[in-house]
Amino acid sequence: MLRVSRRIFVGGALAMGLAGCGRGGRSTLFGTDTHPAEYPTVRAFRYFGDLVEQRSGGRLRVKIFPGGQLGAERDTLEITSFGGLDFNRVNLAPLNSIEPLTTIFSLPFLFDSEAHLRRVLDGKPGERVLASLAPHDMIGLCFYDSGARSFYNTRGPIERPSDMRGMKIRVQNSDLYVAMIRGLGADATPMDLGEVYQGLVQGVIDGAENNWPSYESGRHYEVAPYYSLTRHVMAPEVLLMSKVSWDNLSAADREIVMESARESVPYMRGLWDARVAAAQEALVADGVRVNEVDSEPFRRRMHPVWESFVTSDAQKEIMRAALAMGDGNA
Ligand code: GTR
Repeated sequence: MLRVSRRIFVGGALAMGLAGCGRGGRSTLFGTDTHPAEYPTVRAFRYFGDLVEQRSGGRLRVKIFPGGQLGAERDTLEITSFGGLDFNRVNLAPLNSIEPLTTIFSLPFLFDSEAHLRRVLDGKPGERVLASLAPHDMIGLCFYDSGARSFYNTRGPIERPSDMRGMKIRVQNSDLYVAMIRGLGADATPMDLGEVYQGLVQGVIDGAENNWPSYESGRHYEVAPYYSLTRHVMAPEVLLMSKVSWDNLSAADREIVMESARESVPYMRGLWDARVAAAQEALVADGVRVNEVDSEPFRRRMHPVWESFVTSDAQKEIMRAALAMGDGNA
């Protein structure tokens, strides 16, 4: 019921936007992001929108609904694919079940470092994964950073996989993440981001996993104060445009949208690095218990996960290309 009424609202808003409201061909394009207005992804999204507006001489405007107002990522993705929303900024995880190539960048321990991740996203493998979304009616405009995800929980520090035995860990809606948690001996609970805080309070889950800024922004640290630096996944964020909306743009306007998205990437990276450092500092000062982790035993347990999720030739090719760009070869 909720999903249907959202569709009607957003679909109605879009129809008004692309019809240009009859004022000199002006169009308002609508976008969504699960994070609050000051989170780096939303600030970069706004920066992108400002560039689009400037370069189109004010003909195209981008209005963003932050804070998950329009629903959880997997729901808004569906709306985006049929044109009910023009833009969407999501993590790659909810796209894993839609397009298997997106699974590669979500694989645990694929990237050696943030520098490795950025080389891959800026290179051919990144291009291929963005392009793989078009058959699903979404145009991949660019990737944004999401740093490294680590585990946090309500019980105590995680030092080795056996510490996670029996823990209920919230994951994003992705089979890969479910398999990863099971591979570590814990129970996986797929859940929307907006439900995690209450889930931790009520004991529906014992922990979750995310980067420093999301751990801070969702206030999860208040109830799950043990943050263990496993750095197991570096799946990036992606900015998408609905193919329906894209097809409605002139070639020149598409160029404006693409260029503006590309230019928002270095801006986002600057914001991201600063935010990771600030979140970590603030949370440690606030009493969060952080521990370093030897990632090797975690990494070893992920081999079967890679094997069962990397199956097609195209996936293997992207995986090999990404690995070849590792820090050892840079
Ligand atoms: C964040 C990401 C969000 C969302 C969230 C989650 O790091 O920026 O898009 O995917 O994680 O865990 O649901």
